[in-house]
Amino acid sequence: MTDAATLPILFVPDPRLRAKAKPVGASDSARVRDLSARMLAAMYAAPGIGLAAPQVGELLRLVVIDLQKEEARAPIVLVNPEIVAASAETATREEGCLSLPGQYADVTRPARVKVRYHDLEGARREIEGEGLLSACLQHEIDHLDGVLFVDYLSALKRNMLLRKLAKELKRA
Ligand code: K2U
Ligand code: ZN
Repeated sequence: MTDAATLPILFVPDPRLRAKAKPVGASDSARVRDLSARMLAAMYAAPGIGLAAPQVGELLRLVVIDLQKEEARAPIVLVNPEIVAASAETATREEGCLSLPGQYADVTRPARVKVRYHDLEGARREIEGEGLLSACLQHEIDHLDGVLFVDYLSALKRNMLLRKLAKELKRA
């Protein structure tokens, strides 16, 4: 049994946050079942409403999400998720990221997305999201391709935010 300690979440500029994650294969199912449970524990402990495997140093196309309150948890594990449709209409929302602690900025994304994925039993599933779920799905799937929310900002704003983060992490 692997240790129960919660997985550490990587901070920018760790290069693993910029890598492209590999698809989960059928042979990975036991490892992915264990990893998704540990990712959910780390996400709840943060706390967060989403977490992608590269954020805990595992370059696999695996995401966990739970937008519900603590008393009504409803975790979703998405294996090899992909956005198959996105609305032309956009929505802007302030985003944060557990890998850029304390940094927030407005990000504009498609308002609604349709995501196709496999669940832990290997069944093909589809989920449609709008609002916070839409932003979370896009934010997490971006992580699988090494894309961070700061990439949607102007170079000026991105550099200001990254400099502030570096200073805060040095002080911590
Ligand atoms: O991927 C992560 O780093 C967790 C993100 C997920 C997220 C970011 C932006 C918009 C939606 C989800 C967050 O840090 S989780 C913290 C949080 C909590 C409530 C609302 C938004 C973000
Ligand atoms: Zn994030």
